Amino acid sequence: MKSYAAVDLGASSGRVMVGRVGPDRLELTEAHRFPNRPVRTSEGLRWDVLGLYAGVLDGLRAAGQVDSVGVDSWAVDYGLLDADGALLGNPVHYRDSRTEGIAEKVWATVPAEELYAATGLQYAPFNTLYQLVAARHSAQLAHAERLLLIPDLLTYWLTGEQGTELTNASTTQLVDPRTRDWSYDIASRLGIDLRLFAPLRHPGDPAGLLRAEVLEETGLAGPVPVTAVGSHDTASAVAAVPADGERFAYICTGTWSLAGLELDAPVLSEESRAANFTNELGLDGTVRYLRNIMGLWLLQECVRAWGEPELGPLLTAAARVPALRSVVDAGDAAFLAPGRMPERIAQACRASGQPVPASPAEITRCILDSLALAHRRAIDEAQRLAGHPVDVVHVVGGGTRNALLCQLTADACGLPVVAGPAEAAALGNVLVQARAHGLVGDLGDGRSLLTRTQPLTRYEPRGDAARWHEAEARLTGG
Ligand code: LFR
Repeated sequence: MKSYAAVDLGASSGRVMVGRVGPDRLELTEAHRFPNRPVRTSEGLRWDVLGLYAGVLDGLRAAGQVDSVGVDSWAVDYGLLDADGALLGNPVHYRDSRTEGIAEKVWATVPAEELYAATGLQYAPFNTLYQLVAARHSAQLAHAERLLLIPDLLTYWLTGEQGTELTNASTTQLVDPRTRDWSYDIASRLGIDLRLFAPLRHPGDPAGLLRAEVLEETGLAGPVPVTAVGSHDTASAVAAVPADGERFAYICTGTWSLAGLELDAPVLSEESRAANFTNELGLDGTVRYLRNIMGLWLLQECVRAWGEPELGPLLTAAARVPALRSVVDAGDAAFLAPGRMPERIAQACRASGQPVPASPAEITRCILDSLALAHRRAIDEAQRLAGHPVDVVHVVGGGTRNALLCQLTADACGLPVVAGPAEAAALGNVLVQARAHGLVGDLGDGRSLLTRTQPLTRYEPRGDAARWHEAEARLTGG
């Protein structure tokens, strides 16, 4: 058996998991979990990246001796380094408001249609491209010699080596999904200097050895290699979808719901752009064709506003609330920023002439119905736009623990849902490391190992398709 440490950083918590891999065996245990608390400073919303790095070191110490380490996190955000390699300021949080109104400026130089045709990336205000244009005149960017995406920044602190891992690079909107290389033309037209980025590296590439100080601090005996993984958490999670064959859709659930398909080639049509589907890069030449849906963020923010009640009783109460009374558009960027979420949801229901949910149980039910509906719309549209039909929906990530959400998703999609694994990103991270060290074969082999070793739950659709259709029409006016 070999042991791999998977550092997996999410928007609300980070964890270091240990994966033990052997012939027909894959076991995952949690070494350490720590909160990720964004901080609102006078400059705006920032990540406490030193706190995260300290959590990673604590986690590696708790993990004990491992054969390799891999790091994944959320996408798009970055740290800037000066000529000495020192970090310039705290990385800006993708929910910060600095990108408001920036897209229109970008589109005046490169029309949105052209940008999509070249990069295949959905419009999201936080794509790195818009963040860089927003920061254009900042002193920090003027002094920056290097830009490292969050997992690459942590890898740099662990090893002293710099690189830009491809799956996460694809979320910058500066990569061409056909060539899987930088989109030089788009960058130059927008005045973005691609020399800021370290050379591209691919999942499975070596990313250096833990530095002597890191070994000392964590008590590990060197040499311990760090391996590039699918450093975008969603790329790692999709790699750990326990699917068989190609006729499947997936939903990576957590703070976000990322719902879509795995394809061999990007879909760059105008219709796809209008439907706001993204073409992010996955392992082994695959494309993650998906839509970002607000996800459990809607519930997390409400729970925060309600003073953190226990989730179990809240979900039980929500299950008793009549279904589909009111739904909101869970794809709406209006829900992106933090704060006052119960009021914002109530307001969206009022504005669309639906009953206004009032109690926490009613609001929770509205959120879960709305997420299931958004899952249905994304999976229906993805199949149509990509010409890629599916027979099953795999739900992975933290949302698999929410049985009501999984059942509603099966009902809404009219397809069976296979739920699990919950720690998909960490498992995908481990599998890429194991594969780089010759323990598992290709993507399909990894997936079949997951099917054999991980507990999965199946939800059959309950036949009330007409009600979901009616609820969808309420949002689309169709
Ligand atoms: C999920 C995720 C999504 C990305 C969002 C912002 O954790 O990585 O894929 O769109 O966070 O980075």
